[in-house]
Amino acid sequence: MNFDKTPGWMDWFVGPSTPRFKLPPGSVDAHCHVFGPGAEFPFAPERKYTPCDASKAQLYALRDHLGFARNVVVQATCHGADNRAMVDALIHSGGLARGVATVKRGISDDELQALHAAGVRGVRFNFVKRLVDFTPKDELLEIAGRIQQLGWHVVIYFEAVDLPELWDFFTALPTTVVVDHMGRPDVALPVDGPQFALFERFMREHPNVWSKVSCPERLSVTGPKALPGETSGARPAYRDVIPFARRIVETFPDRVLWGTDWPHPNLKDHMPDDGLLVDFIPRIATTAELQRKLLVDNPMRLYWPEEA
Ligand code: 0GY
Repeated sequence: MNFDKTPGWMDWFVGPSTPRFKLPPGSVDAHCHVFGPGAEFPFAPERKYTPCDASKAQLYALRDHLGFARNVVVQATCHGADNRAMVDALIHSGGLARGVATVKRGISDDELQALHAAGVRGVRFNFVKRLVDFTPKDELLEIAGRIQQLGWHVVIYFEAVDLPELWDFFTALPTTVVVDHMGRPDVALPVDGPQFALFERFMREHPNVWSKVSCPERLSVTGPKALPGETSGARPAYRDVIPFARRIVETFPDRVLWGTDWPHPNLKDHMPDDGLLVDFIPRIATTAELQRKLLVDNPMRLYWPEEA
């Protein structure tokens, strides 16, 4: 089966650099995806983009290159609620990957059990309008109630401007709730301004809410390059995201996760060097203790509690 990539689609970065930052032993890349391969695992008819292929073998080679020990593979919207590519990645990981699925109301208990056996530990609810069609809130709440019984959590993806409208729904969720990419703040706004204050309040008032402090490449306006006067040797990429991510890491050190977001869906300006992304970590988690919580203790507690 042939799939034509969305025009202008950028392939993932081949030959990522070796990070200078040495990840703590047992680090988890807690947000990454697989795409197809489309010939084996067809992309969903309702998808909003057609990506390049990005296989489990390529994902696990990146894991080893960067120095991660484990992955959390998150169902990407281009596969809709057909979790086969993600599940295939989990079952070929030797127990070193867990997953987050997309499910619909009609899923049976047996199907949920099969996902659990493969290593799925959460479902993703996506509110980013360019990525998905609307799903009624009562359907999502019903799903949340069912997966709660399996001990799973809910991952939510939304943009900061939509948080006020979604607040009541999010705060009614009965499980642990993990926010993708800090709720996509506008990093051109002040870190102490009302938009990010609302996100901090969301986390502060709701101890079941966690955040991925991932995707500086997606949020940054200043981008990956050094400024005039800065030496590129210091790898000072995505500097405008640092105050936001650092604030969340330091305020909620036991409820943060980090992931590469490989193979980086929907980037328009540049495709990040994953080695450079890893070197972003010590700029937002500045002590060995914060790094260990972010990369090892927290993801292990959420995804491998039997080993944590
Ligand atoms: C991400 C971000 C994006 C895409 C998806 O599932 C997806 O298609 O998550 C995005 O376009 O912002 O976290 O991978």
